[in-house]
Amino acid sequence: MNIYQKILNDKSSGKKNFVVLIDPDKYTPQSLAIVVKLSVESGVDYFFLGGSLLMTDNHATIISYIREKSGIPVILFPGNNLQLNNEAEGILLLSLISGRNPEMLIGRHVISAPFLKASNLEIISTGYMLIESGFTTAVNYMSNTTPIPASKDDIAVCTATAGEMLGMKLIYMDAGSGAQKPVPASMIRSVKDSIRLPLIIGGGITTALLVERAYNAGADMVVVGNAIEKDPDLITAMTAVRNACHQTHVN
Ligand code: 1GP
Repeated sequence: MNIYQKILNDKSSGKKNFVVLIDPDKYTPQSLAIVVKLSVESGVDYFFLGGSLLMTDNHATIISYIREKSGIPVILFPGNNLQLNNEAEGILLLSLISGRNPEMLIGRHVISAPFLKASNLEIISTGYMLIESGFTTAVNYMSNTTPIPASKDDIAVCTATAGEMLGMKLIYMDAGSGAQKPVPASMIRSVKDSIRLPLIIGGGITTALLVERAYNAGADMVVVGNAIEKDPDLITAMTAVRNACHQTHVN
């Protein structure tokens, strides 16, 4: 079964997904081994792979290590065109729909299109929405876009709805890596109530309680990067919350 079909199936059966974001620049072979082991034991659903910069050329090594040690699919979550790799299972082809930078809406996609078309990657078009989070995150700066204000649920709803009508397959609301404040629960709920697409939430989620809050507000998939880099044991607690939220929904 392809990745997107599995995401749709999980959504319709109420099964929540938990994703570990691997920023290749932040991991050593040792820290990667710990995170992969805990992820396998806890049943992490996916790895996303990507970062804002490209300081190391270790993407292929990381992907093949994960493939060797786990059956968990690796999905590219690229910060730029240089982070494309044919070895992963899929790619979130992000269009930054909260911004008004044409390069991030369509320009880089044009440049990458021949590579992607020739690749074996499953391409999952994703409406990517940056939400203001208290300070300028790396992605705000690197994408040269202004995030949606955290208090403007209506703008978030209209943006996600437009993304859905344009044919995106997923909506990803991101406060940005290392955000001080995650996406507000009220905004998650408002967007969830307005679209039928699977909804991904990430950025600034540092505790199991925040994971639970995102699921309860309507996230189908929660992504955690920074907090797990600092404390890999969070994987166990966060996936336990995912399992409990799944049970709650099913019962
Ligand atoms: C960033 O949503 C991801 O794009 C994850 O963010 O690193 O803050 O968990 P964190």
